[in-house]
Amino acid sequence: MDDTAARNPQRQQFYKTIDKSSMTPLWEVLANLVTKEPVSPAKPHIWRYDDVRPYVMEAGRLITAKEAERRVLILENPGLRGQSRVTHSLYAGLQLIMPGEIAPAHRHAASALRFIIEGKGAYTAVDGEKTLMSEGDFVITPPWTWHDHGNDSDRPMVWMDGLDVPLVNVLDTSFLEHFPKDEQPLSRPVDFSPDMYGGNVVPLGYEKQGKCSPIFNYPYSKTRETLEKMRKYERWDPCHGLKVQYIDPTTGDFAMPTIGTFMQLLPKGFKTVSYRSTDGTVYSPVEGKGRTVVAGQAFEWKPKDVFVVPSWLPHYHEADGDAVLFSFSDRPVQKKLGLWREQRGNEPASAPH
Ligand code: 1HN
Repeated sequence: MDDTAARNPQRQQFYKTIDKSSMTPLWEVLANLVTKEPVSPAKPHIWRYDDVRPYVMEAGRLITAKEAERRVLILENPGLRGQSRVTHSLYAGLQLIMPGEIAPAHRHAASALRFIIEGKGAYTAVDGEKTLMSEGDFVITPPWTWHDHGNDSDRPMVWMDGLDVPLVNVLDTSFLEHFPKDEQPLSRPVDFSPDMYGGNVVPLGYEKQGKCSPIFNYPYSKTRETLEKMRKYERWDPCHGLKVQYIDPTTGDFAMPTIGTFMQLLPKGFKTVSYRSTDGTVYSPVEGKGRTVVAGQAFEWKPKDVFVVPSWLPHYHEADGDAVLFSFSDRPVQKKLGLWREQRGNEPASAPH
């Protein structure tokens, strides 16, 4: 609609008048407000570990984990600078913890995942239990649980944090509390939860606490083994290769209520069929080299890199050797709200579900 002041001074005057009452005409903004399909301000982007690791290590020389509370370099989507977002709804960062350091205990309304990029043997403690972490492990910090991290190994440890902070903030539901000491007391042995809940049994009369999986470390070795079995005995999905989603074994639902997490194996030479879905997705390769072509733009990746594919952009993956990719998105939220859609290859887009 051409509604410049010169053409339609009465309307422009009217807009100025109602502006004083904090009102504005829908017809001027409708086309941008309700789009025919998702138009994400997020851009596809890759952070190559070789490029950014020196910055992460430099941060280690400039500030302690205690001083920083969390020593993290935020992975800010180039289309969303200044907003601490990797996709429109999710946050990601690279956290460094040096030998002997402790990142002090706190809890917040936001949920966090850790995906271990470099190192072995640092721990995170969640609600009275420690887990030791290794490369490729997926670790959960459920909302409002005390958590502190420490590194008793002799090498730096780096992981990717993924949080639902932008979602929590759009709902104005942020809370944060600091524990009176750096470390919380422990009430269970190290890695009790996977032993307790990873064997298809629960204590008689088990009542679920919160909405996350009671298992908070999903070790890479186990997931990798499953993918290898799938390679032999399961169908290869043309769009995803061999892909699993992490689940809460007590419900079968996603492991976290707001963030969906996935691991996929792309066998050597496999090229996926073009795919898009409404959940903007963050990937981190664990093994192998390859490329992901997002809306015609190729992103060459290798282990420890992080790249992001925004909502609804068509993309395909190509693996030079056997490749394994971890990924996360807000899919559980979209699915619970009946908003999630996908489009596989040349098929029509799915109905929302
Ligand atoms: C947080 O609590 C951690 O606990 C990491 O390691 C990153 C980013 C935003 C808000 C809270 C952590 C975070 C965070």
